[in-house]
Amino acid sequence: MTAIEEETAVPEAFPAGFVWGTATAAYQIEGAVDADGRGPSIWDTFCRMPGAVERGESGEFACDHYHRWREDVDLMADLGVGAYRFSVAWPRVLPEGGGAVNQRGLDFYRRLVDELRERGIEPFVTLYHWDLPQALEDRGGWRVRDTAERFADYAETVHDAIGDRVSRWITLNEPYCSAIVGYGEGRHAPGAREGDGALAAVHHLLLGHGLAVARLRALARPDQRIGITLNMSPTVPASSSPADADAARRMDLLVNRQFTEPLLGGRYPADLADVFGRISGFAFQRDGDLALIGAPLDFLGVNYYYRLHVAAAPYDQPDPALRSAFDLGTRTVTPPGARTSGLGWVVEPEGLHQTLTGLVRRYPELPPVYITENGYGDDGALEDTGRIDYLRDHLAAIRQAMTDGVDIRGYFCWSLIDNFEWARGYAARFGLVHVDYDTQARTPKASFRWLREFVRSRG
Ligand code: IFM
Repeated sequence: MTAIEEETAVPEAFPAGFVWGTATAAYQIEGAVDADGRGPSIWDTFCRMPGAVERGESGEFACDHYHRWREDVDLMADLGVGAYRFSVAWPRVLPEGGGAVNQRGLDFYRRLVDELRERGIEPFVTLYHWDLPQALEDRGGWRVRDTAERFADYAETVHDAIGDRVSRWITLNEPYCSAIVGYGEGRHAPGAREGDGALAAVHHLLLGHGLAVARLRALARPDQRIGITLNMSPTVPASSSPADADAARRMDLLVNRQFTEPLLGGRYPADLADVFGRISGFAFQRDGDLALIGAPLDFLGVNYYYRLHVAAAPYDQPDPALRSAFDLGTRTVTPPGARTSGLGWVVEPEGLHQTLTGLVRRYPELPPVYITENGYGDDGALEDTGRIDYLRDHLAAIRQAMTDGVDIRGYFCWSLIDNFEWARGYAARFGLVHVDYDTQARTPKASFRWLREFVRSRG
């Protein structure tokens, strides 16, 4: 028994019907970027920019899931999970972003979905996990309204192809990362550092979600459920000073409330203009947009990894070329003595409980929640006790939130297999299964066996 096991309550059994799954995303696992008519995405382009990704790595080969997907479905079956969350690559389906449909791209996902269903594994399909077709970026990307319209068309195309066999749909994964990290901080594709551009991207991503929801609702089968996935990180002031409290409020606005308020409350937060007003005139918003964005969801997907401890701080990036457009006068800190993951991320399962119970307090009409991602990053050890401790403690926090009244329907561990961790490349590993990138051999880690036993005995 590890020290943490002694300290932490083992989670109670979960109710019957609770969904257990694992999650992945297209660009992180598929590889095969030129196969069967796939077009380029912004991540193919970004990975070629010098210094953008550690060691110059890219998703070109990744886990070669495009060819090895049957083996990966076997792993899920062996794990004993009843659901799999994956994303469809927009550039496989519409290589130019719109216009001609690439049937071979759609066929890949149809085969995958059929195999999953055959094995009793429910597909949860994410339509957008960051891989915008480059052709759309060339026309302005998420800065422009047209991309939201193209997203709704794409959603309908995918639905036409597999809507008869998929009932769980997630429009977007983590629009914060697409918009703020991609267009404001430049750490993700397309690598832009713009103020207006990033805030316009927030709005157009949310609008794309709203338009796609309306489109899918018009087509949906009665058992179809549609949601969106947000990354949520509660913010904690680094000290008791009023300045740190206000810094934590600004960070909460940027990361969390900027998304939850329009989606769940039908409005942007009142303090948005105060904090961002100097950056943007918000001219991109039109009448009727918020009604679309705030239309009822069937579920909310929550991705949780860590809390943010925030201090007020002068901006400290000396190189003007590397400055983010978002100088909120904040700095995130690691509290002294904090438990951290193999990647140095603060591990605080209570932050997940805080997120879930806080959502219900703020939005009494909150739809059912799925934890669509939660996981532990390290350097890939097979005896990954840190990951086991992390999963057990976060499952305990979820179980407690359920006891405290939050309607949580399922848990998806990030990730089934080690994969391309965006700007960190392949060094950061989140898989329950180790991938040897030279041979593509898959080797289940200790956490895989632990989760299998947990799902079997308490799931
Ligand atoms: O790998 C990512 C994933 O694509 C989105 N959520 C966080 C994960 C770990 O960083």
